[in-house]
Amino acid sequence: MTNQDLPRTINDKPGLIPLQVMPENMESPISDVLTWITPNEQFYARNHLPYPTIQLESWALFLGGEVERPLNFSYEQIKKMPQVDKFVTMECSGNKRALMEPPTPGEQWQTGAVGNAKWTGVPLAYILDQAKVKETAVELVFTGADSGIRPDMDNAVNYERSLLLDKALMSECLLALKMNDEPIPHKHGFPLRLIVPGWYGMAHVKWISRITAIPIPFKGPFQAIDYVYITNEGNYNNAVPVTEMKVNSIITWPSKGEKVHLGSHTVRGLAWAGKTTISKVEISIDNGMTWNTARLTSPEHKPYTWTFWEYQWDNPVPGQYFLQARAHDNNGNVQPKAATWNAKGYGNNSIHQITITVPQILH
Ligand SMILES: Nc1nc2c(c(=O)[nH]1)N[C@H]1C(S)=C(S)[C@@H](COP(=O)(O)O)O[C@H]1N2
Ligand SMILES: [Mo]
Repeated sequence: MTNQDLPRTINDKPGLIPLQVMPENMESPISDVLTWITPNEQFYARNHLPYPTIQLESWALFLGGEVERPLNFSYEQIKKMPQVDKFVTMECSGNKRALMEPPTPGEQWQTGAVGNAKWTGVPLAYILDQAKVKETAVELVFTGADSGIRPDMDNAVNYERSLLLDKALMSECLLALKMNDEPIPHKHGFPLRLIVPGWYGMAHVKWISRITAIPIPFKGPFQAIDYVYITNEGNYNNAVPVTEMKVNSIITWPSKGEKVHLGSHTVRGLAWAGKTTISKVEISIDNGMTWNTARLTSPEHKPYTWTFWEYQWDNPVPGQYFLQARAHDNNGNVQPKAATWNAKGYGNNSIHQITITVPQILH
């Protein structure tokens, strides 16, 4: 029996785990998400600013800047454009920050700032073709409708991110209208959200209202202050932008600190690798001395999406165990023992380790 087959009713679908109320940040109850597609109600929510109010009657997507033909599209117009489906696992670059050593400031995400969804929408390239981006453009800036004050700035800002005008990247990107066959829920970016398959979550701008082609690199705060790998807080000289997701995995059962009875157990988890697929997941029950290959149990192994894995663990003797999971991807990458520490705590893809005990039978 795989974890997708476990009996499940609507009533035992646990809710999100709140980290911060305003702006709202909530983690997915990842150990209890038993389906390959994360239900919308269990998909993590990551916000930097208060939720925007969207009035569909007055809403439009504006395309401007270095383009031959500046354009406005209504929701109805966009809905009539050609659409495609993409299955994409999205992980916040701050996922597993709470496990970073030494600790770093920011939302203390455990392992649940990740989810897998089916996104349906218009290829970004299709819309760009209509506006005809000029040769002078180097980047596209995507503006979200959410605005507010950042602690480090005086004036209100919108959430904005840019992408290089790279043909290959543009061909993958989607302006999504639907999430798991429903109009995108408000909290996840209704009416329109950018999907950048294989990139960490910050690139997937929600509530898009404007796309601007610009002739110089974009330096907005969510681009140049946040979402850069730096080794010393305040020193941006060698800042490296956070972009593609790294190979990563988590153990979803047992959970840390759990007491596990004698007998046979199925250790379970998830693994993902951005634009490529997982080739192998290995489990160690002896603190990394020996490794055993887990079974990849998801029905499909598509690029950009995660896979479930499980490992049969028979008859452990009583004691304390350090369980570890280590994923390999099809580009030859493997999770490191400890990810490169960085001051803002991004991209923690260290091998996931939990400590559990198998107690003596009590008499
Ligand atoms: N407009 C807007 N888009 C945004 C954000 C935001 O705060 N505002 N947060 C980003 C980050 S950091 C992540 S991880 C994902 C989270 O998407 P979700 O809330 O749908 O899970 O959205 C990204 N897009
Ligand atoms: Mo994020």
